[in-house]
Amino acid sequence: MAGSVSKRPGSTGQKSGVDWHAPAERAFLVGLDFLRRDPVWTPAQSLEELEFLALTADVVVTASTLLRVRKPDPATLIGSGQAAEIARRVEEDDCQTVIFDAELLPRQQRNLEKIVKVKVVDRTTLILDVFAAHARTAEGKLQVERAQIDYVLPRLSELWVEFSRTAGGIGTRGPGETQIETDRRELRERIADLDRQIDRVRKRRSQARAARRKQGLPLIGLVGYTNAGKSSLLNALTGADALVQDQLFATLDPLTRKLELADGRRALLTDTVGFIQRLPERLLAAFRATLEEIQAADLLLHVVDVSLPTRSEQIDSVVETLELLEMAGTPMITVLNKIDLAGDGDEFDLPGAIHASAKDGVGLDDVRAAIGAALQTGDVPLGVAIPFAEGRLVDLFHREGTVESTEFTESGTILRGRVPERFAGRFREFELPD
Ligand SMILES: Nc1nc2c(ncn2[C@@H]2O[C@H](COP(=O)(O)OP(=O)(O)OP(=O)(O)O)[C@@H](O)[C@H]2O)c(=O)[nH]1
Ligand SMILES: [Mg+2]
Repeated sequence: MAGSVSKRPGSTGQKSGVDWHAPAERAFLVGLDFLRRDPVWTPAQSLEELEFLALTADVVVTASTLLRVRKPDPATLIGSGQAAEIARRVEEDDCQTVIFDAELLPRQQRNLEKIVKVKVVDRTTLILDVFAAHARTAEGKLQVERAQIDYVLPRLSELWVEFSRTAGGIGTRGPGETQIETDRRELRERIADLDRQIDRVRKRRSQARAARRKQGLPLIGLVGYTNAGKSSLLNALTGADALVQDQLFATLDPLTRKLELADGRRALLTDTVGFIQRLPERLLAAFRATLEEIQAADLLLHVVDVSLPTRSEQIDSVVETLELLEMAGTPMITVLNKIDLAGDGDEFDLPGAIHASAKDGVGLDDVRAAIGAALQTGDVPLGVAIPFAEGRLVDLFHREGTVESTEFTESGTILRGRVPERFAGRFREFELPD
């Protein structure tokens, strides 16, 4: 992808024709302080996270700077004076890339490249690069490619507008313009093709979800900031062997495992892609097929890395993302993970939250108990005799409730179990006497 950070050989898994001794890419990082009052993340915290993203992308960070931007410059964002200073640092440190902790307009990116004389990459591109390097399954790769094209296409359009302006009117159609038009057409065709494939994935996933629903097991979604320990918790609770790494976005594809609760009940626990502050909305959209796995969840487990100074900021960013995904209404249990790392005098608490360490297996029983209790609240016991003509109600019981016994009689189906209270009214006329 144009303008992206190239990985160190091996990190993408592509082995053909790779120079294994090629030095890692050296980058200079630029943090930005737009002088906003009370930003959720301070510019310095955000810059530190950018550095972690760069590390995850196998980039060597030579140095970084935090610039104050009183009024964003439409041409260069930071102004040509500050850009010239970066050019000097880039030359001094022998960098091949400058990474900005912001999303740059295409024009700004090109103007900056002219001044600093090396490649300029923005935050979204860096995140996309990490995603691309970590996508392992066909589905993950589809979604990442879709997001990459989504990012590139408007940039090409902008190039085209600029080109037609400088090239003048009729009769000046140059090969450049034709090429851009061809590129755009091909990208649009590719998008249509990707969307068709992603749609197939979504249908398959939704059928699998419907089949799981029929088992009557509640669905629990793991959510949280990237690197908080979601996959570790899935492994600790279910004995799964999901990939765990001290990296951002190690998980891209959803993984569902059965979870045994203390009272013998079972549930399904799903691990998915993590969140990050200022995650571009179209990136979220590209991961719709994946996120749909947890959008229908009955309960969310919000995993927080409590050892970080930015834990509160991370919690806020996760809640914001859940709102974007229209999941803010789903009941949620917060797990303050990695308590083994939290130092003395570093207490952090939230009402109702559970302290745990997925690594040491601490607090897992508390998590199981809290899940059991949360799944029970709102469920009422119910016994019904449903006539065959009302088959939809049998489906509803299976879909929304927990079926404990089924009996087929001549006049209909007798179901016993529990359903969420909001559905109980629908069964009233067929309710069995206690
Ligand atoms: N000390 C400590 N480390 C933990 C704990 N839980 C997870 N980790 C470490 O934190 C890092 C991230 O863990 P993951 O389980 O991959 O986190 P994740 O939330 O799935 O991350 P992404 O999939 O990348 O978004 C790994 O290095 C884990 O070993 C814990 O309770 N204590
Ligand atoms: Mg993970």
